[in-house]
Amino acid sequence: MMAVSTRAWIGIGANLGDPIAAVRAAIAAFDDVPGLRVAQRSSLYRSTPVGPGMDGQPDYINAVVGVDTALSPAALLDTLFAIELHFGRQRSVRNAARTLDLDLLLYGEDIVDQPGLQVPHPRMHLRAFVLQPLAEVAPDTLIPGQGRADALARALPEQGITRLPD
Ligand code: PH2
Ligand code: MG
Ligand code: MG
Repeated sequence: MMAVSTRAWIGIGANLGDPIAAVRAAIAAFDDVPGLRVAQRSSLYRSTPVGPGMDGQPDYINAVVGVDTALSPAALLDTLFAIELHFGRQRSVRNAARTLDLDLLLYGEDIVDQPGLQVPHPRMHLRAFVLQPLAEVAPDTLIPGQGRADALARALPEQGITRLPD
């Protein structure tokens, strides 16, 4: 039993190697972390790369996972970086293709603004590859300062995302 637990949301993305396997294995890896339990997980989605510097990159596989955690936001972020490294993540330029990207999206309804750690994730409300999976499994999730996941997802322009069959 965890004494104090917060529902946090993690965005998962991969577009190198075997991205479907990487996303599935990352979700399994979360359950092995002390102080963290996977409570909700979305389907997997295939999505067109969004953002600057992405020309010619392969499609992404994306998903979101809701975890109940006793870890602080900073400790959770450290854990995510460690899992990325374990999956062979190499950091070169911003938005480079990657074997695994784990982003801390939400930590309850907390707002965190520290160097290297902003929660809610500052671009999540603009990204179909985050909002669509989030709206699938937790449509009433509140993104502080932005609104509900389902309403935000509906308001987005088409971004080239499709849900994969289970
Ligand atoms: N991640 C980014 C930038 N662009 N596009 C898609 N479709 N999926 C991603 O996970 C993604 C992206 C930065 O981390
Ligand atoms: Mg990211
Ligand atoms: Mg990241």
